[in-house]
This record gives sequence, C-alpha cells and structure tokens, in this order.
Amino acid sequence: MSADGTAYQRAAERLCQARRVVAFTGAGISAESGIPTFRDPGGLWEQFRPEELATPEAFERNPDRVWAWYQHRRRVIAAAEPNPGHYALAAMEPHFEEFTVVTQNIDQLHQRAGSRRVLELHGSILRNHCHRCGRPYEAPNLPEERAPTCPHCGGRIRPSVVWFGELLPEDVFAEAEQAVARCDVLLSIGTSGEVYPAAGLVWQAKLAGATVIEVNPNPTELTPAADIALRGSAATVLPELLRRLCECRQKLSKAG
Ligand code: BV8
Ligand code: ZN
Repeated sequence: MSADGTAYQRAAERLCQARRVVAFTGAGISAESGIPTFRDPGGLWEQFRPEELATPEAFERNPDRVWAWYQHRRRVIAAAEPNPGHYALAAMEPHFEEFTVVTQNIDQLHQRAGSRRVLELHGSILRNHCHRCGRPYEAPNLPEERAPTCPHCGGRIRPSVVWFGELLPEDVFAEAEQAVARCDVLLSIGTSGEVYPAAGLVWQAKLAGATVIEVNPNPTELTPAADIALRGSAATVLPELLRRLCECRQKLSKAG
C-alpha cells in the first residue's frame, strides 16, 4: 500500500515551509530493521503480556526472567541495522533550523543512522543500572540468564528502560515538550499512539498549532490528530518525503 500523491505533495509543501520539525517515532520505524513491534501481529506483546515483563513488579518478582528477556532483545537489536527510514530522518536534519527526533524506541538505531538530536523517552536497552541504588552498571560481557548483582548494594541490575508505571526521565520529557510546543511540523512515525504520556506529545504539538503528519501503514489512536496521513512503511515513505523536500527547496532557492 502506498501513500497517495496529493497527501505526499501536501506533506512535502508543509515540510518545505517549516523551520522547526519534530519526528516522533515508535517501534514501527524499526520494523524493517527486523525488530518486532509490540502490538502488531507477531509482535512482542503477542507472546508476553507487558505486565509480565515490562514493569518493576515483574522484575522484583522474577528478575532473572525479565533480565533474560531483555538479553534476548539486546541480541535482536545488536544484529539489526538502521533502515532507509532512519537514514532519511538523519538526512532531513540539515534542512531545518531545528530537527528533533523524539523516540519511544530503545534500540539506538536513530543515533546509529546519524541523527544528532535524539530524545529517548523510554530509555535505552544498551544501558543498565542497579534497581535498588540506581548506580549505572557496566560490565564487558553480561550474563544471559541471571540479572547481575550490584557490587555496591547487592541489589539486582536491570536495563535502563522505562517500564509501565515508571516515570519518564523528567529532563528528557521536558525537552521533548519544549520541542513539540515550538515545532511547525510533527511527523508521527511508526507508533500506535497507545502509550502515555509519550503519545500526548502529538496532541500537544497539534494544540500548539503544528501540522501533524502520520507515517504508518495503518490508522492509529493518533490518526484523529493528523492533518495528513501517509499510509505506507517508514522505510519507503520517509525517503520519498526527503526527495520531495529537496526538490521543493531547490525550486525555492532557484526562485531566489
Ligand atoms: C507513566 C518499555 C507516570 C521499554 C514501554 C495516562 C497518562 C499517564 C500514564 C498512563 C495513562 N494511561 C495509562 C498509563 C500508564 C501507561 C500506559 O500508557 N499504558 C498504556 C498501555 C495504556 N504509561 C506508563 O506507565 C508510563 N509511565 O505514565 O508514568 C505514572 C507513574 C505511575 C503511575 C501512573 C503514571 C511508562 C510508559 C513506558 C512503558 N514502556 N516499553 C521496552 O521494553 O521497550 S512501552 C512500549 O510501547 C515501548 O516503549 C514502545 O515504544 C511503546 C509504544 O509502542 P509503539 O512504539 O507505538 O509500538 P506498537 O507496536 O504499539 O505500534 C507499532 C506501530 O507501527 C503500529 O501502529 C504499526 O501500524 C506501525 N508499523 C508497523 N510497521 C511499520 C509501521 N509504521 C511504519 N513503518 C512500518 N514498516
Ligand atoms: Zn546498587
């Protein structure tokens, strides 16, 4: 399924006139890198209920089980490469006064694709810390099955991701709120918009007067906030949007 020409044209025109842009991304942008999403058929949550694995209670109940699940996801992520969707966002950055990637993803593929301003709302799977004293934890090779023990307090080590019922990193979320409050365009890419307070940022952008463009093969909870919907895969739609943006900017610069 591909986005229709007029929607592309309208989206490219809005981007062409924009000075400040936010790209709000979810698991869908990493789908074509081979990382399963959460709520799609075959997604992560199909096999496990989030409450069983992505909550502090689940970790306190069974730290080794949660740790082993994240080790499995780390292996999948380590084998993944950024896809054309990630690279297109990185290539868009120099075209704007301000271009901020606000991601719910924990795979760091935006950074690996070259995006420089990336706000990780839900943390990163590549960092770990002690669940009891909070100290960061680094070790050359991590055990596969058992959550390590903190050398300082004996607590258990966990991935530095935000679980359900946990607060998002305050400074990161505040910076994301500032970015959405002043952006001209917000691209909502590859997210079902089911998780708050992250998804609320799209509504904040809308209320602040931004044009919201949704890039997703399917309609989502955020579709009602979208002014334009590009129904297709991020790996296809974003490179096409970049091409049309460059075309439009060239025309503008020729027109003087
Ligand atoms: C919190 C952990 C305060 C890391 C995750 C209202 C206000 C505040 C809170 C709540 C609220 N209502 C409910 C809550 C609680 C909860 C929540 O939102 N629950 C939901 C499920 C109802 N929120 C929280 O607990 C948050 N904390 O609120 O703190 C507080 C404190 C105490 C008590 C109360 C409140 C914490 C949320 C963070 C949870 N952590 N993950 C990890 O293991 O990864 S959430 C998980 O879902 C991931 O982080 C993921 O990023 C996030 C969102 O999922 P998506 O990225 O959107 O992925 P999904 O699979 O859903 O969708 C994929 C989309 O891609 C689809 O639309 C599909 O069509 C599309 N797609 C597929 N292929 C492609 C594609 N698109 C483009 N191209 C393709 N090729
Ligand atoms: Zn500790």
